[in-house]
Formats: sequence, C-alpha cells, structure tokens
Amino acid sequence: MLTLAIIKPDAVGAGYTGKILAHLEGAGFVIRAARLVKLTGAQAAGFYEVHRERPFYRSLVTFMTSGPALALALERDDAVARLREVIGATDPAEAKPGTVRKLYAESKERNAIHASDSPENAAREVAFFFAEGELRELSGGRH
Ligand code: 3AN
Repeated sequence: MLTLAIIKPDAVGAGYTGKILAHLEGAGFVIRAARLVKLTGAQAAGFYEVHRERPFYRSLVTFMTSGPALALALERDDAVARLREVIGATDPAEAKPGTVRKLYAESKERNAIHASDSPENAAREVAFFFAEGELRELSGGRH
C-alpha cells in the first residue's frame, strides 16, 4: 500500500532531510518515488483545498511555498496508518517521543512532514505529485 509524505520546507531548510529519510526507511517504508519540489501558490492551495475554510489556510500555503520540499511516495503494509504513527501529532508539543515531529518539528504549522490521513487521500495525493510511470517497482533487496 502507498502513502504520500512531504518533508516540508522547514525541515528541508534545516538540513533534516537525510535524517527523516533514514527514520522513514528504518520504520519499514520503501521509497517508490521522490521529487524535490518548490510548490507554487496554486499547487499548495490545491493540495490543501480541504483546509480552505480553516483560519491557518493562507499562512499554511505561504509556508509550503517558502522553499523546497521533498515529495515521497512510500510503500509499506498499512502505510497510511503506520506513517501517521511514525510522524506523530500535528502539534510537536503533543507528539510522542521518538516521532518525526517530536524530533524535528518547530510548531503546529512548521511541523516538518505531511502524511496522507486516509487511503482515499493517499491515492489522490500520490497522483498529485507522481505519474504512474514514475513509481519504481518493488524488487530485490530485503523488501
Ligand atoms: P496533519 O498534518 O497532522 O494531518 P492537518 O491536516 O490538520 O494536520 O493540518 C494540515 C497542516 O496544516 C499541518 N501539517 C500544519 O502544517 C497546518 N496546521 C494544522 N493546524 C494548524 C494550526 N492550528 N495552526 C497553524 N497551522 C496548522
């Protein structure tokens, strides 16, 4: 099963990309596709469309366009739920010890990583960043 993660501009800018990738691989996720992107306002607004009515929407779009971010299509069994566990709560102050957000996030908005919150959204979000042909096959290695 696939899910979509984005290492956000705060974490990429702080130099945490490699540590977060190692954390995700260590938690059993396989990278099927990856792209360093700088989202346009239109892209970020479209991606976060579900949050349009929330008070933090404009600020979130500005933040997500503020620098490069790493989009990842990740494979694992029960990938959506497992990745939500690994990243921790939206607010790093509430995230459990050892989660990506506890380790690397600054605040509720600048919270280091995005992860799809349902299988339906995972399918939509993977397709938002990656064409079918860009997903590498699972083969060889220990997976
Ligand atoms: P999650 O990323 O844990 O799924 P959502 O979907 O509620 O959380 O929020 C999407 C993004 O919006 C978060 N990753 C965060 O960057 C931002 N955000 C959420 N809540 C707040 C808030 N209260 N203030 C500022 N930004 C927020």
